[in-house]
Amino acid sequence: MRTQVGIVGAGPAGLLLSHILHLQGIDSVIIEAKSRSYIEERIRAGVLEHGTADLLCEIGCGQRMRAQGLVHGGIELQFSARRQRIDFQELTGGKSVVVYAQHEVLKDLIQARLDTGGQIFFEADQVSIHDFESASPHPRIRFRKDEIDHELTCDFIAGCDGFHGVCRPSIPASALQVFERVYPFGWLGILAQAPPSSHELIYSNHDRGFALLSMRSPTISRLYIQCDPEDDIAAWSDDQIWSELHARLEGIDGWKLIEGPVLQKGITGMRSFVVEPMQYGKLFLAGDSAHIVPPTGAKGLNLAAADVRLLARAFAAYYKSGRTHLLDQYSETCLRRVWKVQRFSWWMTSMLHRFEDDTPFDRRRQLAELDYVTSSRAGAQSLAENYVGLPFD
Ligand code: RFL
Ligand code: PHB
Repeated sequence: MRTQVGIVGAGPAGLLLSHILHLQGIDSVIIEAKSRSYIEERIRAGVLEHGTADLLCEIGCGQRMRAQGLVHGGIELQFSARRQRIDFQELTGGKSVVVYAQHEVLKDLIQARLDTGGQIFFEADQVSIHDFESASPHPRIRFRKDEIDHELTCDFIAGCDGFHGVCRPSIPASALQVFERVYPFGWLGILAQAPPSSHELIYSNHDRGFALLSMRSPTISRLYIQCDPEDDIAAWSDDQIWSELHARLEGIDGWKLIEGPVLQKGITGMRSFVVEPMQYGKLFLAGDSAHIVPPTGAKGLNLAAADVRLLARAFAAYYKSGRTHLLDQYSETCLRRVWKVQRFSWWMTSMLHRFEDDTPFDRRRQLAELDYVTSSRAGAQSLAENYVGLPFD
């Protein structure tokens, strides 16, 4: 098999890249380890930046998002028994975010790819990448599917295979610099059959730890609590989870959290991670394969979209004019946004979670930070412009 860009991974990064390339007349093939139904059902992110939502519309994949996504013009920050709104629209000149589940975005992108003749190999085993050093004329992706070995020859490989993929570890370790911070807590997340108790997301800094109220639809709530990352999810009963959620989110003017049957629950660890550069020879990393942010800023999917927007533009320039200047600049250009988003995600995480080794001084400083951000226009505006998404380029 032969294609122009071989893409490893059918997450947001891989699917978006493939579809944008198709619209530019560039051929790609996606190799994905999991099944289509697994990808279309896995619960992950939920918040699309203003620019990510626009991008989905520009590439013709925004119809269901526009119909079913919930447009949010602000968020609530809760601390010291107060709830303060950050008004994105007022602070950013009318911008907002869209609450629309990542797996719904993936359904839309997979459908768009299949409708336009795109090739996706789901359930590929033993995926490996070869000959992607600069001097090698033809990088290859090998994989096994339905007991048959395949080889895909391409001009370039896009490593869109997430944090645990094969692409980043295939680069010689000596060529990469790793930056990492692991947080001493995780998020226990539930999906509940219950109407959201608030129209907007509530990020709560509570003495018992962080909690977040989010949603997926007018009948489904998505809720998170800070927990020990080593906790066994089976040891948390639904009653215990609801009791923590009540304790960390209630206490404001008689506001009540609405409960409902728990449809799904899980625990994820939290880390900040970046590799530099995001390129090695003819292999380009995009999305979680190159960087991870803690979810407090709702940025992972959005950063993946920002990477592939640049990568698609660089491939388009190459195939149009033969010039590699944008491909050569890809890593440096991406990393400028990556580090600003790392900063924001780390800052939101630090401001909202309980750190076991915090001193009373640290705790007072944390609450003062929340007080500042919610009472100063400059403070609130900085949060708002980052949350809705920094401008592209
Ligand atoms: P993905 O989505 O991990 O996709 C990678 C794909 O590659 C496949 N793969 C392989 N395929 C072939 N061969 C191999 N060897 C392979 N190894 C892996 C995988 O099966 C998968 O299909 O990476 P991508 O595309 O870079 O997208 C990144 C986002 O998924 C991620 O950053 C977000 O989900 C993070 N995130 C959030 N991001 C937001 O923008 N807004 C949010 O509100 C938000 N909330 C969240 C989140 C992530 C969370 N978890 C579960 C970590 C909330 C949570 C709880
Ligand atoms: C979600 O709805 O899953 C969600 C929302 C906001 C975040 C993280 C996750 O910061």
